[in-house]
Amino acid sequence: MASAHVDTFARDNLPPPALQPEFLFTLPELQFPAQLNCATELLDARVAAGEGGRTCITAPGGLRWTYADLQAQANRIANVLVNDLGLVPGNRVLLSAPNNPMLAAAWFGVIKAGGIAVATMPLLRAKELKPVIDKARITHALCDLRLADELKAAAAALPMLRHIRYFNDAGPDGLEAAMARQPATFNNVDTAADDTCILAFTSGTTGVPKATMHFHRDVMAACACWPRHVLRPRADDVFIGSPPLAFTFGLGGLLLFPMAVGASTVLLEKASPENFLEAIREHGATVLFTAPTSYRVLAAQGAALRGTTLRQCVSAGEALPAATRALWREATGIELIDGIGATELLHIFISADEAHARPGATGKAIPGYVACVLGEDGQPVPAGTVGRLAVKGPTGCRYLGDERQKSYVQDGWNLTGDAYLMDADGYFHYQSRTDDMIISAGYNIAGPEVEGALLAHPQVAECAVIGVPDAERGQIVKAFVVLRPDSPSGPEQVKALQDFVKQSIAPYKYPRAIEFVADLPRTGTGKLQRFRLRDQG
Ligand code: 3UK
Repeated sequence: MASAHVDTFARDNLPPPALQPEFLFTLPELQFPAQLNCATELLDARVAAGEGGRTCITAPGGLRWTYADLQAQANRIANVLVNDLGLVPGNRVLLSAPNNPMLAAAWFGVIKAGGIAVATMPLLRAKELKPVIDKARITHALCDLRLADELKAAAAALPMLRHIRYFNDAGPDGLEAAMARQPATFNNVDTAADDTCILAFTSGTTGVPKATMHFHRDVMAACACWPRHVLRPRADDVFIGSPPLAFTFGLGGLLLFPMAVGASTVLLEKASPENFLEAIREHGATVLFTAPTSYRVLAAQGAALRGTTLRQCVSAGEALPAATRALWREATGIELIDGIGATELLHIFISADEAHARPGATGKAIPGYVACVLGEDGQPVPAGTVGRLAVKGPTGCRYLGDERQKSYVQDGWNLTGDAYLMDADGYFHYQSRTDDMIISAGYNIAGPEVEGALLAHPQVAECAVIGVPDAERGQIVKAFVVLRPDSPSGPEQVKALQDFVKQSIAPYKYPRAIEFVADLPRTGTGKLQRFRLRDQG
């Protein structure tokens, strides 16, 4: 393979081969040529096949881009990067914007030019952007004008980031003005299949952020596995959802996967359960991607959703409680597709389609991946035993210059940090994050199981369960509960919820302490931050 990278920073900072996971390319669709540019495959090939007139991206306010439109925009951006801003292949380009068409065009522009796209969550402040820019040695940035202040503040202290252009900017210095001076054609850089094309930062909650490295081939592998074998979308599907494109759940679900089949995607800057219904109606959306908690909120509009075009719904990012699956099915008639993915593995690796869904289980290892549960000794444990989830497939963890590679990858396996059990049929059942397991009076208790029991109570909107220190038992189970409006919150309610839990799961797991709260702490990707609850006791 001939790397196209002139700037070799990414290759120089790959984990040493001995610390990389084993990669499996077992399926025929995972045989990739030595030279591969994923933008050519996902975008230019569609136009070359005569399908440039198909709708690719829509957005509120009537904007509609065909594949040919997106290609022209991305080509102009690639030309600006190379001709105006001196980008050479291998440079890292920061992308910062809410989900909108120009962000998608910028992503493809960077990839076409052989650059490495580093998309950041739109809510990041200067203080959080700095370590990202520093760690990825960012040289260029394309940023939504509305997020300019934070980027300027971050860049002031980091001289390496020299070239910034702002988009969704009508002014003479904006990216759009520069694009208008460039041709709408561009010869994509002939990258190697194993040239890095994205750096995805983990939504990690502590320490210096970790940057995961993904190759052109990894992007194509993600498109070839879960979408093709589990979701099975059609060319006339219209994708919609909430995860930011900076989160690989959103990048795949709301950009790469629709494009891999010639479908279209709706990019919403403000995506919340409150405005999904209207957007689904306006755009005729058929496939929805969001997190379990959104499905709980959105279920209230189930009757209205039944009358829409919506036909497939994907849940990921956090464990899907059986109560939420049931609530959604009763409200909308649609069986959720659950899937566990990780930034380190790019996208989903265990999942089940509607016909194979089992309440309380995430699913089975998807075609292309193998998964098992390992015990303390690093050996697989028998079915039904809880241990550490281990995965291998065509994608896997490569932390950019990071000691923590050793803890995520062991003996060729990717260890996701999740405690799981596999049943006799090969279904994987989520228990908890490995370090969230509660140990009370010698019992191992998985917080999410207790959460699942509480969520089945009609007055519980949301909840989080943690272990808090206890002199007698080591830890006791404590629940933080957000009640539905107008529910009582006195000692009788505490007792009622405790009794309710004892009826559905082993009584020793019941929450000995319950605190009613107005909301729960969450990350930008919507994950519960149990550590913050632990800090406050
Ligand atoms: C947890 C789940 C149970 C689990 C992601 C789909 O969430 C994604 O990536 P992150 O790096 O977090 C990974 C961790 O999140 N998790 C995600 N999905 C599930 N736990 N059931 C699930 N269905 O702890 C995992 O290790 O933020 C999800 C696609 C791409 C992604 N990056």
